[in-house]
Parts: sequence; structure tokens; C-alpha cells
Amino acid sequence: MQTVQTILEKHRVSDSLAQAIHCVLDCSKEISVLLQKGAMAGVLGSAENENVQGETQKKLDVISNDLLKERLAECPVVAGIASEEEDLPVAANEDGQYLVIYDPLDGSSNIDINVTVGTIFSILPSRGEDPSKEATYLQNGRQQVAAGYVLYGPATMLVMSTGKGVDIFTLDPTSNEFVLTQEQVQITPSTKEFAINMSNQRFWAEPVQTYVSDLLAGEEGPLAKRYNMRWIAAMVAEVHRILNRGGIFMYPWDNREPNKPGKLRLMYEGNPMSMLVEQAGGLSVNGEINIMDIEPEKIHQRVPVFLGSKEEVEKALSYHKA
Ligand code: FBP
Repeated sequence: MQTVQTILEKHRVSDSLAQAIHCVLDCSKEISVLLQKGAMAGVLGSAENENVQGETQKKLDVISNDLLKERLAECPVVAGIASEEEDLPVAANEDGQYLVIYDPLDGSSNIDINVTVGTIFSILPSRGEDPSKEATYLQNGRQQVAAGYVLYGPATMLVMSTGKGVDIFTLDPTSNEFVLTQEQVQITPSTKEFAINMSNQRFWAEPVQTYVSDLLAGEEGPLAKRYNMRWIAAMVAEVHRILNRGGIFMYPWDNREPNKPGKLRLMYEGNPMSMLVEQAGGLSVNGEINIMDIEPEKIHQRVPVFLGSKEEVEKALSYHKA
């Protein structure tokens, strides 16, 4: 039985980075218990507050955010944190080597209906810069030293990369240990499955309109293939499906708010998921370039996302270049 620590040692990950990762994972185990208790623990429903994105927070958004913030602040190797639920970065330990950026509960709209959600994390080097300053965190996705998510579904699972491939672990409820269950996962290059919120179709730009209508045209259409569709409304669950059986996940720009490039956030959704997808042989782009090559300008900036099976994402990209 191989645990997270076994794999971190196998990949020669430094003790300090391992410490930061274990801090995130210990919090995720507590979040998993809270989600399983749900209404019994009185943690379902809205918190009646709005976050910096103008979204109504769920009670568990706030609880999981505070738990991670408190624990990471106590972890000596962590210089600072940034979160979907925090307007500004939070400085932690002056001598800390790492910045931890996270989405405490991705897929929040699923919490009250007992559907899969997850915690997404991205770890960057602090470079001795001031962790209370937003600029310190504005590093492109290729600077990530680790990225992953914990999926709270029928099983609680961890998917992680430290730049040496992607490994998947399952939380053993008996030992409360994440145990390795899939090693060095690779995404199939081609697929017959796509995920996009079709209800936004009328707002999409022409390349996405054309590509998606060709997907829907099936065998008789220009792509000459019958595609199936999925939408779980939780990016963690979509990416997990793609790591396991291929596919393409899209959340494109749309003209509802023309100046807002899509819904998903670059620093704590786009970049960590892109590191996992690329490390597993897939592709992740914004319609023009690889997401991890984008130079960030703001902690909460948004990014259009097209990720998954390499050949299919290249196909989607070709519609943008046509
Ligand atoms: P949160 O992190 O606020 O939950 O938002 C992101 C997200 O829930 C993604 O996980 C998911 O892919 C998408 O928004 C769902 O969007 P929509 O509500 O348009 O279906």
C-alpha cells in the first residue's frame, strides 16, 4: 500500500513542500467529514454573504475557506495564501517558501444537493517576496511546484502532481490515509465526450457556436463522429472524468459580460487543472494559447477554458484559428 508520503519520497519532493501539501490534505479530510455530515452538522445552505466575485457564499464555502486559511497560516513553510473566498492575499510565515492558492469548495451549487464538489490547490514558490502583496502571487502556471484537487464524491479522492506525472489516491475511511489507487495517469488523446453548459449557447462566440454544433451533428456532420455530452457543474468532477476516460471540458468566453473572459478563475481553477491535464498528456488552452503560459494580472482574473484529450482540444482550437 503506497501513501501520499511514499509517492512524494519516490518523486524526491522536498520535506518543506511535502509539509505544505500534507497541511492542505489534513484540512481536506476534515472538510470531507463535514460534507458527509451535511444537514446533521447544520453546514448546508447559504451564508448570506457575497464573495469578491459577487457570488452568494455557501456556509461550507466559508467554513472550508477558514479551516484552510487557519491551518496553512500555522504551517511554517507557508509564506502566504490566496483563496477564491478572500478578497486579498493573506500573509502567513515570513520565512515560508511557498504560496498556497486554493478554491476551498469548487462546484458550490452542488453542495446542498449532495453532488460531487472539491477543493482545488496550486502551490507556487514565494521567492522571498512580500506575501501580503498581490504581485507576489502573479506567477504563470508553469511556476507551480505542485497542484491538485481533493474530490468529495462517493469516495474522497486526491489527484496530484508535483511535476512528475499525475497520481490518484483514495481516502481509506479506516486508516484516514490517502492510498495510491492509480499511478501515472494518462488522458486518452481522442474522445467522444464533451462537457459545456449548453444553456449558454446563444451567448458564445462564433468559433464555439460552430464547433459545438459540429459536435452535435454526429456521424452525418463534418466531424463524422457521434459525441455524448456531460455537465456536472463542478470542474473537479469534469476533470476527474476526463483523467479517467478522456473528454473535453469547456467554459468559454460569452457575451453576457463581454469584458469578463469566461467564468472560471485562472489562479485557482485554470492553472492547477491545466498542470494536471498537461502532466497527464492532455492539453489546456484559452482558445489561443496554453493556459499555463498566460501571465496573470490579478488574483481573481478569469480565463476561458478548453481542456482535456489532446486531439479534441486541438480540434476546438482549430475553429478559433479558422
Ligand atoms: P465555484 O468554484 O464558485 O463553484 O464555480 C465554479 C463552477 O462551479 C465550476 O466548478 C463549474 O464547472 C462551473 O462553475 C459551473 O458553472 P454553471 O453554473 O454555469 O453550470
